[in-house]
Amino acid sequence: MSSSRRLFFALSLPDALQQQVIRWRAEAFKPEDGRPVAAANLHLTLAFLGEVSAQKEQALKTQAGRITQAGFSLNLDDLGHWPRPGVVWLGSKRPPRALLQLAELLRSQAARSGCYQSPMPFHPHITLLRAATQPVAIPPGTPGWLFNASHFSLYQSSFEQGRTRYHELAQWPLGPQDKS
Ligand code: 3AM
Repeated sequence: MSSSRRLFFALSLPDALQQQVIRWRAEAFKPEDGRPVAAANLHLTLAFLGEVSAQKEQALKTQAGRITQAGFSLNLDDLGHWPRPGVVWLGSKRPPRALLQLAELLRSQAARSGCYQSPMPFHPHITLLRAATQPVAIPPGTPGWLFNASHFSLYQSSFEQGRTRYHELAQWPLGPQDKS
């Protein structure tokens, strides 16, 4: 049987942080600014894999399981708007090196497995609004949340009953944070 699934590696936001972000978002943006991403779907994509066969999925999981990488804290202190893809995002002015290394590793493993990787530089972000193609008044700052990443996950993206849903398929722990 050959089946393929649309997959990506990501960091998921803890439930409490998801709730804080959506409460703040409701105050910070207008309904016409864009379509809010559901709380449960808030994530930071590390590597987009596209449609992946079951065999390739297994190989990618095995490689992901070999990653030994320290956890890190991410200061969510940046906001921006990309009008062309219509994305309003939450990010970090100084992403930690461990985050960039993790994404780079997953992306190079994905590329070696034949998953096309965009040549665009990696800009870690959490999509807050989609379909934001008109000018948006970006608030001057964020509440400055600190997000402790202690694991990363493999997600399946599917479109069910008119909605995008993400299902976590597997997760792997990150090591103790490097405080140096
Ligand atoms: O994390 P964000 O919301 O920026 O836009 C999709 C989403 O990104 C992105 O993968 C994430 C999980 O769906 N995505 C979808 N198709 C893509 C593609 N062809 C893609 N990223 C790169 N290339």
